[in-house]
Amino acid sequence: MKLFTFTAQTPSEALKKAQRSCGRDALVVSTKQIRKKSLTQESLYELVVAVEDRVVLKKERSSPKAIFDEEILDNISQTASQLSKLEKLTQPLEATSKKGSFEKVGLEIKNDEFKQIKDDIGSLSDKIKILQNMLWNENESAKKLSIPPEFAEIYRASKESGIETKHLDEIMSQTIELMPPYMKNNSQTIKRYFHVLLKKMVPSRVEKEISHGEKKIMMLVGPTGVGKTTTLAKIAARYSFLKYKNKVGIITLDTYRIGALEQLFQYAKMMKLPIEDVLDTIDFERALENLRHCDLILIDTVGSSPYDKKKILKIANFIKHTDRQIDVNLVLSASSKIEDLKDAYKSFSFLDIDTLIVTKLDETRSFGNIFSLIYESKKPTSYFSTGQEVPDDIEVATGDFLVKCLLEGFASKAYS
Ligand SMILES: Nc1nc2c(ncn2[C@@H]2O[C@H](COP(=O)(O)OP(=O)(O)O)[C@@H](O)[C@H]2O)c(=O)[nH]1
Ligand SMILES: [Mg+2]
Repeated sequence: MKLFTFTAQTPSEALKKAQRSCGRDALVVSTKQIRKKSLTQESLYELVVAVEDRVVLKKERSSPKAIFDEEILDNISQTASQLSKLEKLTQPLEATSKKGSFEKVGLEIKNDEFKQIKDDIGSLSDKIKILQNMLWNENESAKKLSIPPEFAEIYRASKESGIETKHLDEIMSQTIELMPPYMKNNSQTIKRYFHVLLKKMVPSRVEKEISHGEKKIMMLVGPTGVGKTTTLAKIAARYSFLKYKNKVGIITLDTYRIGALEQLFQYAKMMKLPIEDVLDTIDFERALENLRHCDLILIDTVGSSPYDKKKILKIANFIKHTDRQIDVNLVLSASSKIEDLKDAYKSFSFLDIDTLIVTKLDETRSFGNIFSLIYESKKPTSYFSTGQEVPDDIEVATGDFLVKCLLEGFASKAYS
């Protein structure tokens, strides 16, 4: 048996010190005040504990990590049992406190000091409750597959991006379940793994040069003001001179608004591209015929509210009328709410959408809405429009770009 002495300003402080240093089997031998409180000095208490030799030896032999773990557990269980002993002791103390001393337990403590001990015990017991809750919560979260601390950072970033909770929880539980265990305790590895997983969840369509003899017709549809005409001009520039040397022609079905017509004619003139305006399906066939020498024909359409079925039907009528293959691209703005994006997608999906073009990435900080729409619709994205400048502000859509925007923000120049 070995005796250890600990001193502190209060008995409970001394007890805490003893608990930190000695194990489960340590017993409190005595507690006494060795210095009274004065104007210049705090009071001092001495606590003597006894520890069996084999316990000391066992602790000395353990590895530093083992001692650390054991100490945490010892602290909780031992403190709890010490406290209950002390609490039992305080009852006779309270009963006898009127006498002014506590000979029964060998403590020379006055009434006001006794109150201090009681307060200290109270706060210590609160701390134990917190520790117990923490342990309990950890066990619970493991059972329910909730978020381990290492995943918290990535979870918070994704949540802030506005991804729908059900999607985020799905992705999280998959990551937690599928990720190799050795990778799970490093938040950087988790971030990389999560990034790869997110990328796989948002399909994209790679832009390709149109080979000789191949003909492609792309139609841009979508709500009013999302950037259909501007994006069409950017794509026309990419294919006709910026990226490729394809022959490009333009057709516009948006002939109602003078301004809209002028806008596109102006772009066509600047890029020296042929342009046809079309009023009805007969006109449409004639325009397609006139542009038969083009590798790529880009068709601009009138913007339509998702709730204006008539306008969408009219566009459908043009598509149905020709037996040429038309690639339908739904243009949506990243600055729209998820509910509006879903409504627009639902209304236009009637046109058999091939790809999504997302505009106005520069106007938002949260990309989770776009992520959720792409994930749910399973439609690949083809372009991201990142500003008003024609022809520069456009990016070929990739999952990598979107996920970087999502987790780091657009300002981080995701397109590096
Ligand atoms: N900030 C920003 N504005 C854009 C973007 N794309 C288009 N716009 C602007 O949105 C407005 C409507 O564009 P427009 O192409 O006429 O839309 P449309 O009605 O769908 O054809 C114009 O002022 C464009 O300059 C973009 O990616 N970012
Ligand atoms: Mg337009």
